[in-house]
Amino acid sequence: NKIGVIFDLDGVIVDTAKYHFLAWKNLADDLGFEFTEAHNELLKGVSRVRSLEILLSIGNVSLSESKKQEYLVSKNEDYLNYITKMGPEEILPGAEKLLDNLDDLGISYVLGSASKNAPLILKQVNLFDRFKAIVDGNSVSKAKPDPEVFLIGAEKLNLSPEKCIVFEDAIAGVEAANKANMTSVGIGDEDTLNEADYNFNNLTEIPKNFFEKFLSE
Ligand code: B16
Ligand code: MG
Repeated sequence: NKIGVIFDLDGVIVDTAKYHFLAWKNLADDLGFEFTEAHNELLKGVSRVRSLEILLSIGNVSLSESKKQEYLVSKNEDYLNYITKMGPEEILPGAEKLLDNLDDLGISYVLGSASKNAPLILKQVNLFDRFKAIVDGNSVSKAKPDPEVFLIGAEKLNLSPEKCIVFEDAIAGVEAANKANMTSVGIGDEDTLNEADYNFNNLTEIPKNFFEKFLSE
């Protein structure tokens, strides 16, 4: 088909943000400062390394490089404990129906996530085989808001960026999609994601005919 879709993972397909929060909070507890859900918003869509930097600046803590590496490893081990307990019931409402709709329309879709754990998460929820390609934190060198992850996604779709529609829940992700010259669809709070071309509270709100206008362009 002449259009394609790129999905963010955390916050669009599954809500792994709550597990990231618990794991980062454990780390903050260890370091002796408070880490709130509001703080966690700042980490959404941001790479693991960058997340640690933001967390440490919230706590006003500075660490040696080797300590940082240690904490990155232990945070991820903690996070994996939650992830490996996930199942298909944790797929966000509307996601599977949307993928079915795209299948019916013959529109290909790939994943465009910052997470290095994306393949594991997709396997846990039985969605791994549905995506034409997985572009994740292992395949990019520049994190969102850099458009790299989505530009690689467009290559996997064999489409030019203008023909790609990105579904994102994070400000950094919407910014990346816009920089890539793609259509951005913000999933979540409209005021937070006001840079997006289209806004929906969640995937159940996307009308069945949403893709028609792009197909006829
Ligand atoms: P990991 P997304 C992002 O996933 C998360 O939103 C962000 O909070 C996390 O730090 C990042 O993945 C890296 O994740 O530690 O698993 O490599 O929203 O881009 O799908
Ligand atoms: Mg996200």
